This record gives sequence, C-alpha cells and structure tokens, in this order.
Amino acid sequence: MKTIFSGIQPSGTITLGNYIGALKQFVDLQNDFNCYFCIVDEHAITVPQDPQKLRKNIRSLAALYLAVGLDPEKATLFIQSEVPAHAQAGWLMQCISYIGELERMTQFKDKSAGKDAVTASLLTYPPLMAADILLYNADLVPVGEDQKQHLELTRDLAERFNKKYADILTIPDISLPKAGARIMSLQDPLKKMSKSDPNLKGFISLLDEPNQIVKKIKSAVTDSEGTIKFDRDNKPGVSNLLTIYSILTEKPVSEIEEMYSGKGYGDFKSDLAEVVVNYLKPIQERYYNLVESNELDEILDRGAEKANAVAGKTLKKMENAMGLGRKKR
Ligand code: ATP
Ligand code: LTN
Repeated sequence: MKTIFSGIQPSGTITLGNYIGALKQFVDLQNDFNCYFCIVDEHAITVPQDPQKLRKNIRSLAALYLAVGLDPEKATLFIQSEVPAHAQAGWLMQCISYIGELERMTQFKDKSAGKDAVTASLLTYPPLMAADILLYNADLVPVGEDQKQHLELTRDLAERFNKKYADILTIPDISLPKAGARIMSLQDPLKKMSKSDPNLKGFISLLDEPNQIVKKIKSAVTDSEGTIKFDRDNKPGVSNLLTIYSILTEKPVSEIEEMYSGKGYGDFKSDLAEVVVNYLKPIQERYYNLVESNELDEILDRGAEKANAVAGKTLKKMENAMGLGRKKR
C-alpha cells in the first residue's frame, strides 16, 4: 500500500478553500492509502501566534479532521510538535538547502513582503515541510496548488540527500484535486482564499454560523455583467462561486450554468449560501461533540505514538548516513 502524508497549519479555523483543496482529498484517499495527516503547529509559529489561541486552534483543527470524515482507524492523525523527529530532520534538511532556492519560494516572498522583521524560520519553512513528508517515505502528498513549488523543492532535497549520502528517501509526488485546487477570496477573486486573511469577509470558515455564511456569500465580489457563466479570466468571482457550488453539490458546472440561465446573481448567491450552510451543518455538529472530548486526546496520543515510531526510524537512518554521533545508532 502506498503512503500519503499531508499537513495543515493551525493558524486559524480552516476555510472552505482548505477543505476543497486539501481535506476533502484526504477523506477520499484514506481508504486506499496508508495515510498520515498532521497538524503542523511548528509551521504555524513561523509567523507570530498568540500561544493561547494557537493551543485552541490545534485542538480545533484536530476535531475538524475528524468531523469532516477522517477515520482514525484508517489514517494516523497527529500533532507535529509531539513528534520531535520533525524538528530534528528539518535541521538536517536545512543543512542541504541553499539560501538562494529558499528565497525564490513565492510563499516566502508573499509572507515577508513589506515586513521590517522577517524571521529566519519563514525562510527555512520549506526544508521543515520536506522533513515532514520524507520522514514517512510518502509516495503522494495531497495539497492545494499553492504548495506545488514546496513539493518540487522537497523532491529536489530528497534527490540531493540520496545522491550525497545514501539512497534512503522516497521521492514524493504531488496530488492536486481535479477541481478546486485554488479557491479564491470572496473579496478579491484574484487572490487565494486564506484562513489568515485579515479581511474576514474574504473566506468562509468551516465553523461560520449560517447567517455569517449568507452575509459573506451575498457580499462576494462578482462583476457587472449579470450572467452566471464560468470564465476564469473575465469573470473570476462568478467562476469561483460556480466551482464551490459544483464541488459541494457534485453537479457539473455546465448543469449549474443551465439551472441559472436567465436568473441573476441574487438567486444564485442565495442558493449557494443554502448549499454551503447545509453542507457544513453536519460537520459542525460532529465538531462540537468532539472538540472537548477525551476521545480526541486518545486519538491524538495514539497518532503521535505511531508517527514517532515511523519517523524515528527514518531520522536514525538519515543521521547515520550523514555521520552524526560517535557510532551508528
Ligand atoms: P495561512 O493563511 O495561514 O497561510 P492557508 O489558508 O493558506 O493558511 P494552509 O494551512 O497553508 O492554509 O494550507 C492547508 C492546505 O490547504 C494546503 O494543502 C493548501 O494547499 C490548501 N489550501 C490553502 N488555501 C487554499 C485555497 N484557497 N484553495 C485550495 N486549497 C487551499
Ligand atoms: N506548507 C503547507 C503546510 C504543510 C504541509 C506539510 C503540507 C506543512 N508541512 C507537509 C503537506 C505536507 C501549507 O502552508 N499549506
């Protein structure tokens, strides 16, 4: 059975973009692969986080993993900082990364732009991500499109390590969703929907209340043309809403266009709001039952135990190949 690894940052409540781009794929893939899904809290602290909020977000993300349908019997769910091998292997990966290639990462450029003080960790984020993936010998990494460049770097680093030291690491492939690999902001359809967007109207969080969802969709930026047609270049706002509608209802975009031919944005938006509210309702119910439960802690404890065993073995092999310590461990 092939192995899958992916991670999401607990940097806020996950959005419909995270769900469609990443989590939904996780749920579909768990039946056919040996899966590891991680809450990457060490990645989240590359930008300032309030410690109390971070703790809350970690637990909340874990409960959402389960609420959307991940099954701990099928997939290993765990928190990155509870498996020290990630930080350790992240350092090893930094030691074979070049500053030039890290500076070329668009996420680094976006997140550091205009800041007076840029942390070193924002630059060394991709080698840590590479370590996450390589520790589990993952064959496939399901992510949204924004992570493509990081995945390419992960492959380069793995190849570099194998050539320089020993052929230990598996070169992973990326898995992008067929549709919805890049859900856009509701306020600026040229920018990706992001959970840390200061403009709260730009994203729908999986825990938004029905009236918030209705308000956000009604105020989503569209265009003045008035027809419901998919045209990413000329009608990015409407196309984004059509993508969300299509994925959540499993109806092809062409069928939705037909349903709304002759109708206006008002009808389309209120129906879409209803689709989103109804889709999220059972997820939210499961979430509130789980978030304070002991069951959640037990699942995360078991996940960390299993992840520690697997990651620890790869770390040892890497350290041995690099000649660390007095003798082979
Ligand atoms: P942040 O705003 O804190 O940088 P984010 O919302 O971009 O966070 P991440 O935790 O970085 O989310 O990403 C988790 C997963 O969701 C990744 O696989 C990423 O590719 C995917 N993803 C993030 N935003 C979108 C989006 N707008 N559309 C599709 N997939 C997305
Ligand atoms: N960089 C990713 C989060 C992430 C990740 C990973 C994704 C950290 N480690 C390993 C897949 C595999 C992001 O910002 N979305």
